[in-house]
Amino acid sequence: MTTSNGTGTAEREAAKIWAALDGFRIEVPSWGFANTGTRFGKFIQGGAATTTEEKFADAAQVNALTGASPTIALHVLWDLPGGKADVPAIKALEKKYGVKSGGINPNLFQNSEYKFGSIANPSAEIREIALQHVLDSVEIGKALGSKDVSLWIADGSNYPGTQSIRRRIEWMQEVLGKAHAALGPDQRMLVEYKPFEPAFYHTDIADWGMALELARSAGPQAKVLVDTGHHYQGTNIEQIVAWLLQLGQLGGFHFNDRKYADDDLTLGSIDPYQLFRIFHEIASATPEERKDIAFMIDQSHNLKGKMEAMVQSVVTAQELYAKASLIDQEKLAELQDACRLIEAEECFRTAFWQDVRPVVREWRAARALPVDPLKALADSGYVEKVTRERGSRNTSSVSSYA
Ligand code: LRH
Ligand code: MN
Ligand code: MN
Repeated sequence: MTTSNGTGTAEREAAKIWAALDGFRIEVPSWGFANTGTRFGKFIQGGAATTTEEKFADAAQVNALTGASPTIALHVLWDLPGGKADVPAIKALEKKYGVKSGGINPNLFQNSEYKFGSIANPSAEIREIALQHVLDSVEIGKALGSKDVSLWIADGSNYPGTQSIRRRIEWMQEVLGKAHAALGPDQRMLVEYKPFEPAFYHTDIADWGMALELARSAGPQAKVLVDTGHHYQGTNIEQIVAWLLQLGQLGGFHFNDRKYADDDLTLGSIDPYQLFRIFHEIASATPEERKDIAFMIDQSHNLKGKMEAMVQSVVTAQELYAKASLIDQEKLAELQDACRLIEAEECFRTAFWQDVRPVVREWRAARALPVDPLKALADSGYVEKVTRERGSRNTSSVSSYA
């Protein structure tokens, strides 16, 4: 890479980028390959995955193209509808496709019994069903050797006065405490938050403060999961990330982008600077602080091709992570301490504006990866092939294990 700063600097920067890329992994979601859409409709794609095997095949393809996504997040009801009984089949898929199971996502929002909530439901019987599902998910995670059980609780209410917000806190604490007690020594429980949708008056875990408090009350292996799409407009997400790092409570991310609400757009498509700012907080943390942070993608591609969108997302994440690695942390700290505002800001944003793509291409070539993953995907004919093979089954969004 040639820069106006001279060759020495360019080499140092290239070395930083290579080191960042060598250490960067981002998990892909099984549901990002399936025919998901918006609540108003789905535009069925002939090549979308309908079986768990097809999701593994797609994830393996993304990993082969990018070298950065060796794990796939699984949603229990969608990918293991038989629960623990499906574990041997999943292990066989891991072996066949060279992709490991990542985060295990219990599904506490789909079944009709959860109409008034799952772990915060006023009915002790329903809370017990929800707890059992989380415990089953913990066992699935243990059997697959996967680290994280990711909990997104869709519970809430639509009208003021219709539910006791406080009693529901107690119920959630009770269930999460029991679930935490079942975790193996290497497992974690990640608590995700979201301000609204599907509940439109109050959501039981609406923000990072509530998620943090519930994680803390559950136990030391519970951490907070930050889904970038789950914030109000204008929220300073990198500040939340900084706080969670400071407190040792950042478990991981669900990355996606948004313009209005939980839009689930491909990451970096609307505001790449935001993701850069988040990655800066990670880059400025100590290796110990950042070693267990799970980077996951959580997106739904209704219009873009599933495979193309996923490859584009991983590539964008790699590029933005590489950019953040270029910030001279020592120099920035000095400038911050001296309140040299313009210089500090320029030190920060110069890294953002650097075109890292030539070095990223060199890194890909050196790691025997395609230099242009999106083009390689197009040239491979993979999408056309799976469209031919899967097309006839893709008449509905049913996603089942086969
Ligand atoms: C909820 C959410 C959560 C679910 C996923 C499908 O909006 O972000 O993480 O598990 O979408
Ligand atoms: Mn999410
Ligand atoms: Mn979401």
